[in-house]
Amino acid sequence: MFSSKLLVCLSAFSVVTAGYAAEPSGANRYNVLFIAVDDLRDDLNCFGSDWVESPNIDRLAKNGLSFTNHHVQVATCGASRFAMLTGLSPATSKMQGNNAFKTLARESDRAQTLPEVFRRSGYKTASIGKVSHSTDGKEFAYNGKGDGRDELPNAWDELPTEYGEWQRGWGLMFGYHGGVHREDGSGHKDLMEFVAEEDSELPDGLIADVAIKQLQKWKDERFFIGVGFIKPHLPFVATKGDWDAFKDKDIPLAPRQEHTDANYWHKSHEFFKYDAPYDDENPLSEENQLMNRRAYFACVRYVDRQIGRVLNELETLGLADETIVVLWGDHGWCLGDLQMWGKHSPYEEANRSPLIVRVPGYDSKVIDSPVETIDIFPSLLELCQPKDTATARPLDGVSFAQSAKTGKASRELAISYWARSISVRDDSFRLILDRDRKKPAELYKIQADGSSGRNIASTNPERIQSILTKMLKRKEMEQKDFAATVKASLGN
Ligand SMILES: [Ca+2]
Repeated sequence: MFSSKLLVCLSAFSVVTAGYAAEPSGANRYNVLFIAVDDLRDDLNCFGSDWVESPNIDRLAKNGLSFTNHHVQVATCGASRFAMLTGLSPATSKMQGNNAFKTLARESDRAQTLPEVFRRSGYKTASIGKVSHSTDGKEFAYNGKGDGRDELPNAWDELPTEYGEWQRGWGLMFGYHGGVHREDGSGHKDLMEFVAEEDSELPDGLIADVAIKQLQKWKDERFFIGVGFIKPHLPFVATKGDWDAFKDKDIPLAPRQEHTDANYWHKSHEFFKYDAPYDDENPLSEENQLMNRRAYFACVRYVDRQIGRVLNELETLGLADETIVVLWGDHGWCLGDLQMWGKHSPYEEANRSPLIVRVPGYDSKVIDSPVETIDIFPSLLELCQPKDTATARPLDGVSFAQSAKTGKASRELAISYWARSISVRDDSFRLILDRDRKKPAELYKIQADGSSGRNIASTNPERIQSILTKMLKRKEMEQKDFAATVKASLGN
């Protein structure tokens, strides 16, 4: 029989040989800088889109784990962030809407959210910008009404978001140059605006300023700092320089525009609410599609620069060697794909988003196996070993921390939810099922350029069966509704 001492020696040996130290539980091993970027597709230079200017994110990827097959739980801001922050799948939480945070208890014996785990473990925690759903972490309506209670109860020591000329959180969210914003009563809702000269004249510049100050303030503390940038979320607003860099640039159209066999196609309501700088038309001409794509990528260029400023400060303060950096897009965005402009669908382009994790001492790796947003929570617990890991509900995610060694994450499938659909991604296909079983299944082979291709469900029943068989092994089968959908589809 092994003595406990021998086991300790053996595990210590394996730690040394693997080179990926797992310190004893309770080590509070690393700081966490969690960067959320709103509506960021994985159209980044480091993910193969060579027309995109994302040098700072690329630099992070060069020294980190890049997950090229990361999918969110729900392709909308609030529900996706709720899943990330609670570690709960919508299959168990039933939360698929933007109001999910209102269901959190004001008091709980155990942590309900990721930052709360770290706070209970002795970390200093702060939320800056849009980390949960609101842009300052406080519960207010768009019109400013509400009591401003913390959107995540007991999670944050500080909520230092500054409002600048925009005066409130939702003002930052929908901000234009000069303190104008979509919800200020002026009726201003331009689709795009590129007049600011300086980064600091726009909300994300202000968010980066505050993040830099917070890093300086807590450089001698163990911290979990969430920084949520707003662009490239609508409206498309960045500096004049960002637009100048893209306005004449040769970029491609969305690779797949056909949508006649896509049962979840929608009319891009959010996008068409804004006032475009051309006569209204739908579908858009190629010229106007390109204008919108350039505007989106100008915003990516702008937000990438703000991310770079924060990462540079981390280096300058000497904190990079003890800080895990996570960069996460809260969902993808159809940028003309399937003739859609927006999120809110079960399709690949709305659900796949960038996830990059830099862990001090880890080699960089590109990981192509499926990963879900809910996997971030247990991964950070495994990597950081915070003192108090008790959570109010069991986590649904699977840690990908070991993928740094293996080059593979632990899942065969990533599952996303939208309205009544279940959307499932394996290493190369996406299957979409209707929980009401009224719409036929859709199956897409994901192309080399990352797009969906054509619906090939009718000619590939064996591939559908193979994905469904894998779904039978999932924990979500404990949920009656989920199991009924999978079993009924298997019987077809
Ligand atoms: Ca979003």
